[in-house]
Amino acid sequence: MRTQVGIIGAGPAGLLLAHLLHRAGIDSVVIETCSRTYVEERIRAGLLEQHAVDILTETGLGERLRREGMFHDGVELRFDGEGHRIDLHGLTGKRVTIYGQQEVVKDLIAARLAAGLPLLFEAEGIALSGLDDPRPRITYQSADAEHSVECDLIAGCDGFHGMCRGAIPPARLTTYDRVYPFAWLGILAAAPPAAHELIYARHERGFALATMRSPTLSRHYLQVAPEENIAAWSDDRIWAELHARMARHDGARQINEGPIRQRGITAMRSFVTEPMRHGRLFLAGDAAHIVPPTGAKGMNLAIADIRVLALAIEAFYAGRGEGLLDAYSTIALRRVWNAQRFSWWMTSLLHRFDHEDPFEHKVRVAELDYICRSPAGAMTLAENYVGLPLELPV
Ligand code: RFL
Ligand code: PHB
Repeated sequence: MRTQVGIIGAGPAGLLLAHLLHRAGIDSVVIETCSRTYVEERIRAGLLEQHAVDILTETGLGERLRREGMFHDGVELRFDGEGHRIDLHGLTGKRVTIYGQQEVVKDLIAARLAAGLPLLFEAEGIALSGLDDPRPRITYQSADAEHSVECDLIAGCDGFHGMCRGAIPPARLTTYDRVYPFAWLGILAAAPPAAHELIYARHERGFALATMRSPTLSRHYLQVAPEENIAAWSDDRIWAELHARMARHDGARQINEGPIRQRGITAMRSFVTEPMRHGRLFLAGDAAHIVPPTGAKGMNLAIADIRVLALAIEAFYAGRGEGLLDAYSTIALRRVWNAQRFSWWMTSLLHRFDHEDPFEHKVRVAELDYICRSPAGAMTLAENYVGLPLELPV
């Protein structure tokens, strides 16, 4: 088999790249190890920056998003028992949208299959070869047969645990890594959200976040120890901890309880690979970098990478040479490092560190107070949270 761009991984990055390339008249094949059901039901990110909503809408995928997305003009920071609203829209003119990652993935898969384009699930033994040649290859097994796809370019969109990053000789990469001394316990519950907008709470018992998926589905997160055993968290313990960490001085109770439909623990890590290219292989999304989820940047960064990469690939096929392909990694990494900085900052500001001394605690609370009281402080949070302007190659 032969294609122009071979895409490894059917997460938001791989599927969006296939979609943008198709609209530009460029062929691709998407190869994924998991099943369609698994990929469509994996609950992960929930918050889209304006640029992500814009690209989905502009390319024909906005219909359900417009109907089911929840558009937020602000966000609440809660500490010392009081809530403070940051007016994202008033400060930046932009808003954020709650629309589950799996909904984005479902919309992209539906569009690809409706167009009759190649998207292969449950492929095994995926391997890359000839990355330094003009015709690199992807080999894999499917339905007990061996397959080989000859490509011009390969996009490694196979997430943090994928194989593409490992296909690059380690000596050609520099990696930056930070593992945090805590994790997030996340639940999805059949209960109305705590409030119209998200609440990020800093509390001496640890961080908590109240978010949502729909008017009847809440998503909540609690900071826990990295080695925490989920079996130690009964429903009652989860609700009690959420009530405690979200508590307000006025005694108002906001978290609505309901049947817990899904629960899980996620480690927290910052990780970057440089450069995001080796020969004909281009890494994008979690395959190249991950952030702790506090700033809600992971999926948004994956989408930003893809927008830059898609334009570079279009320029390549339009006969404009490899200049933009060469610039891809540098342009993408500028945004990646800004998002790393912001995610690290939000994480440090809102979480409880085991060995935090009272001085550090006071300084963090003072910084939160500054963000909430000073227009300049609020703007620093707001412009990063809604997403800094996207730099696209020209
Ligand atoms: P994905 O989604 O991991 O997709 C990679 C795909 O590749 C497949 N795969 C392979 N395919 C072929 N061959 C192989 N060898 C393969 N190995 C793996 C996988 O099965 C998968 O289908 O990466 P992508 O596309 O780069 O997307 C990145 C996002 O998924 C990730 O950054 C976000 O989920 C992070 N994240 C958040 N991001 C946000 O922008 N906003 C949020 O609110 C937000 N909240 C979160 C999050 C991540 C979380 N967890 C669970 C890590 C909240 C949480 C709790
Ligand atoms: C989510 O809705 O899952 C979500 C929202 C904001 C975050 C992280 C996760 O910072």
